[in-house]
Amino acid sequence: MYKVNPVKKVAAIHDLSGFGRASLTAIIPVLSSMGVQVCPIPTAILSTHTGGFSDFTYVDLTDTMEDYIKHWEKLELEFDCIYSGFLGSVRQIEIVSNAIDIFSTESNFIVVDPVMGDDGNLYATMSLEMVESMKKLVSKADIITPNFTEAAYLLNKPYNLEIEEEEIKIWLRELSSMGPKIVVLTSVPQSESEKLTSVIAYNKENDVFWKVSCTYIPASYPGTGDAFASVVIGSLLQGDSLPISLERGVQFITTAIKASYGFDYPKREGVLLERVLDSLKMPVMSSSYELMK
Ligand code: PXL
Repeated sequence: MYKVNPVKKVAAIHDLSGFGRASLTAIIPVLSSMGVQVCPIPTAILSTHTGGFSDFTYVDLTDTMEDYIKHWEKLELEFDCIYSGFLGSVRQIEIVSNAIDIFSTESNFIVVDPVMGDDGNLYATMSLEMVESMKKLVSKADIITPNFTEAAYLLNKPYNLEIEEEEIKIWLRELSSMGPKIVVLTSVPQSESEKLTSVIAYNKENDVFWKVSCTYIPASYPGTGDAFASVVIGSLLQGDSLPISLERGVQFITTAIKASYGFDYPKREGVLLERVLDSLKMPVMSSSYELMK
């Protein structure tokens, strides 16, 4: 008898930051709006995310994670995707690596968002030792979604905003040679114009590069990387192609930033997701993705 899978499931290994619309508070609404069930494995509980807030509280859940995962293993839970993001220590990275060994199957895919930094710098909670562990975790993923800063750290290359497209392709090939079939690089600077930024992806299996350009809005909001990766995952789970999934991710983040930028409130509160979640129910009407030669 065939088995119907009425709703796709994602095991999401991230922290819960109570205020500021990052990590699980961005991932759950986005994927739920796309009809995907999110099953969180929380890594830590923070009162707020760490970008722009000080004195936040932090409860580390590392010691509970192994038993939590063991319980799921005993229940023989199966997931369509395993998705990890911000991690707090080398040990947590090892636990995620173990969870991937337990839950990965022939038919699901593993997404590692190697959340480590932005704008050329590591986040305050990251160490170079964690960067080394993240390199090992990345090797177990089918898809990775580093931003330009994280890619530079994974490859030990200087962060250079003047980078040419040919060099970016070399970076993407090198990242995929670490293990992942698909590398999605975000916040890529475009040398032609400061007003543009792009997402460039490489699919090793067919040796193809895709590019989606977007207008650069001079504001950065925390949590947009988490929302972007979630839209891409939701879209792939709905059966969209890689370029359409990237397009949907870029369009959603652009829509969310535009819905937020006109309001005067602290950027650290994140984009006004609740105003734009419904746009995720719509199909992509026009696409601007390009196949890169
Ligand atoms: O959005 C990535 C993220 C996740 N979790 C925490 C963070 C950040 C980025 O700053 O601080 C706790």
